[in-house]
Amino acid sequence: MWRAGLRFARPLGAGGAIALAMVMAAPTSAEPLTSLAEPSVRSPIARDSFYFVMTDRYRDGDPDNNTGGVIGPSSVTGFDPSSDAYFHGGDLVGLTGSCDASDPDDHGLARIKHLGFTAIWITPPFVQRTVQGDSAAYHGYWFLDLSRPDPHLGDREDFRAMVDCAHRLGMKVFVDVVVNHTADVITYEEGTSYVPIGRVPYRTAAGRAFNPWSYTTGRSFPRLNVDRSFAKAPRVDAGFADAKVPTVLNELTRYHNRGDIDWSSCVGRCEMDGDFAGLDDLMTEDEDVVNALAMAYGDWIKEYKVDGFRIDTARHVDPYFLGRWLPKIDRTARASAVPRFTTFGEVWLDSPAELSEMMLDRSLPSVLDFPFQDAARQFATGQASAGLLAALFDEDDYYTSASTNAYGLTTFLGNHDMGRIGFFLLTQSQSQGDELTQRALLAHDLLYLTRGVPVVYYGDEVGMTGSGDGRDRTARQDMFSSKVAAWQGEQRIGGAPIGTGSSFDVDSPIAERIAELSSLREDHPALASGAMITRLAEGDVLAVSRIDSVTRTEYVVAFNGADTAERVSIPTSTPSTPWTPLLGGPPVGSGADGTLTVTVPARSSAVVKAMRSLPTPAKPRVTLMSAEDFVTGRYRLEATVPGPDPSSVTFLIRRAGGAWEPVGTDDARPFRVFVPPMSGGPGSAKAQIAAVVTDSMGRTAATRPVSLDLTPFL
Ligand SMILES: [Ca+2]
Ligand SMILES: [Ca+2]
Ligand SMILES: [Ca+2]
Repeated sequence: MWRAGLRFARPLGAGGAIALAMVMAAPTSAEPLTSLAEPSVRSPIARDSFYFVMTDRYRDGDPDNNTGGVIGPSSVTGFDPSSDAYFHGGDLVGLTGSCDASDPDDHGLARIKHLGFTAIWITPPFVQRTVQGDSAAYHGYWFLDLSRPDPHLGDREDFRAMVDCAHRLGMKVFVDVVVNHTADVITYEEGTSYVPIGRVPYRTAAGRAFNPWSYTTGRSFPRLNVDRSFAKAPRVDAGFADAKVPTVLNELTRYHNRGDIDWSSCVGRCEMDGDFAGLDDLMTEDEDVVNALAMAYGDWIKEYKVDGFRIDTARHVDPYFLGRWLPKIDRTARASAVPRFTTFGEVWLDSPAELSEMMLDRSLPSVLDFPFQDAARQFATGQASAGLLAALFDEDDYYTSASTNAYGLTTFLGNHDMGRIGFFLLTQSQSQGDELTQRALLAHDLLYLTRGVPVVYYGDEVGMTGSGDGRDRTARQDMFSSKVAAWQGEQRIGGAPIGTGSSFDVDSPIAERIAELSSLREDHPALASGAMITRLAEGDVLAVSRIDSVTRTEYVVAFNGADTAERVSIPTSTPSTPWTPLLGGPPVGSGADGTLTVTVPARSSAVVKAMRSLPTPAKPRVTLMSAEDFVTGRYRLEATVPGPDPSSVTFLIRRAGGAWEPVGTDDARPFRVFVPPMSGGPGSAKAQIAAVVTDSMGRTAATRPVSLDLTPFL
């Protein structure tokens, strides 16, 4: 079970989350409050779907750049297409292709568009340290120079042409950016073992011990001295003293310099101050570093109008960095006429409670949904029943604030680090042949038809799997004809091993399904970003409703992970109505109580749409209670709205002396938001709360304001 991996930051109260303090508000109307009702927010990418592409492995459009403009052995050029650890020749020109949407032979962006994707996320394109140890930087996570693309991938004009083509085809471009570290050019004579701050503190150039976290709110950062300020004596590799751009990053005082993160023991500060496997860990507390990274990355928005960033290793920067850096990036985006610019972060955590803190406390608009990946993998491989997914979605409310919620999470089934969904299906499910293909389709159905923004890892659409441990370098296969022997013989889901052939010539049932699911989301926006209500988790069947709030139409999506067809009775908000199938299964009808009985074939999904709109509900009513949430240390506000209407609830708070402010709007039962405690002077924890319900007809009702004491309780 995925919950076994939870690491609670704070101890659970006796018996878990028990409500200790409850307040009830009478369901009376309070006119001024109802005017504060807001719709549940949607991220600028809520209706998008992403194709995550490793540029070096996608398509070689220019063999002349394969050695990055230098001559020599692979240890110098980084180029060795027969090794899974080196550059293979893919580049920006190849990714761009002919940019002709009517050309069926185009294997570049037009192909990706044809698969239905509305956005791409590319691995970091910046100039790399070509080779480190036994690997080259084909993946892009070892930058030296942020001012231009790596010469293996092309030049600035190639990059511009790629972005322009994507925009012409109606696709967004998200660039993977690294803010935690640079390439590894700094070493320590003392070795790599991590030295805790408690043992050797940071010291100013004058010798005074200090905590960098004390300088993250505007106080100017102290001057440091390379010999006196750090736990280690940093030395730079020969030839790299001036290699980094922006140039301030060449100063050795701009790094933490205290050794590698020890993954077996590190919890807390060491994750942020330690080097990630030797990669030079930036002193992200230093305002000059914040500004340099904001300028350098901002230029890619200004210059090329990229639509967003995926932020690598976001968990490993200091807790204040993103709150300082993102507003600068957003300002640049607005000034560059990219007003819907947004970001999502890589935060590899299994618990929604912890993961949501990266959004609520550290300013990230969205994160990659690792808990979804884990639950979807277990369900699709037949290892977990539907209850696991229902439990996951039950925790969605942790992500809700006035500007964020789970609809903006980027969801995925596998990636370049953990491995492909095909590998998980192959090694963890009991299925083979057509049954294995059905499980792959089921996994993608889940990805596309539940809340969140689907991200497909390139190559998954042609059934790539993997071999060995299936992770990292073994999960980064070529789309073009590969010279890596292991990859030629790997099993493909829904197809034969590729041999020396090209994956662009493969017709895969997975690619077909992805295109179909994309069309479904486009034709029926509720399936992409409509309110999602978990209706049923019974054995291996999960059913959810998606609500189109404009047309007041309900959809039901059911997923069956069992090896047998399952007949289930699903509660809905739309009684006595015929429902038409959009994917799988025959037409069905709901009973007078709204129950819809559907048979879902083995290892597959069914999508049906109500042919009549939601019935007119009774006059809306709402009650509110609050309780302490011992998982997060926040106060849980929970509203109850009687009846089956899929309403939404806006939660409001008024802190001592202030005005009413929205906490967030929830559009799926149970209606909840979580409010952080307030510490400070006497009386500062006193607040008032209220809730406003908006029903599907747009009618509102509010609770009376009630008092809540937000004193910290953990
Ligand atoms: Ca090339
Ligand atoms: Ca760090
Ligand atoms: Ca909810």
